[in-house]
Amino acid sequence: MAFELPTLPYSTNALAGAGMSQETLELHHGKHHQAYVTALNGFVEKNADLQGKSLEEIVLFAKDKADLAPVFNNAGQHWNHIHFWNALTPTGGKLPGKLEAKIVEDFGSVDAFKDAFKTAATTQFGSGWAWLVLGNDGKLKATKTPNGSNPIATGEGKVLLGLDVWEHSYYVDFRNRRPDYVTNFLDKLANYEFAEANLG
Ligand code: MN3
Repeated sequence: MAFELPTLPYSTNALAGAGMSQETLELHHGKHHQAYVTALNGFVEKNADLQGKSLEEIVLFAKDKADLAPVFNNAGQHWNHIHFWNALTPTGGKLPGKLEAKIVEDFGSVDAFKDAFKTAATTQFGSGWAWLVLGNDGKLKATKTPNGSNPIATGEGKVLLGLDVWEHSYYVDFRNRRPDYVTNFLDKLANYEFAEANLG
């Protein structure tokens, strides 16, 4: 079965008041994400080794295989964007109690968490992602991955919250100001309820 572009969990103009314009969402979801899905389906169609595998299985199968780098990148980006749309909400930025307590326990304070996440997001050179993960040691950490990679591929832990820091995700609304885009995400757009639910 072919992979499909998921429907956004809100309308394309729903996040404008929180700093992500309709233009950004239409391009990012309708063009960029769609392109990853189309490319991935093209690779699966031509490669029997990929057929019948879940998205996560394709990411793990393709990683570290030079000839499957385009498969890895497009499968990773499909997974990353499915996560990302759910990591955004028009009423974002409010930390629910259980997640806030865990953040304070592992980072020391909410501000220390935000600083660590901002550092990960702004020091990812070029395209990539910043993540809040529940590490394999049971502690939260802020991390980053390049291009289409993600914590599934790196084995760093369970993803709670991811932020796209490719230029296509912020250039319309924030131009070159990636730090402002990251701060806006953490304070206004981040769906911490979703992140808390991912704690399990
Ligand atoms: Mn993107």
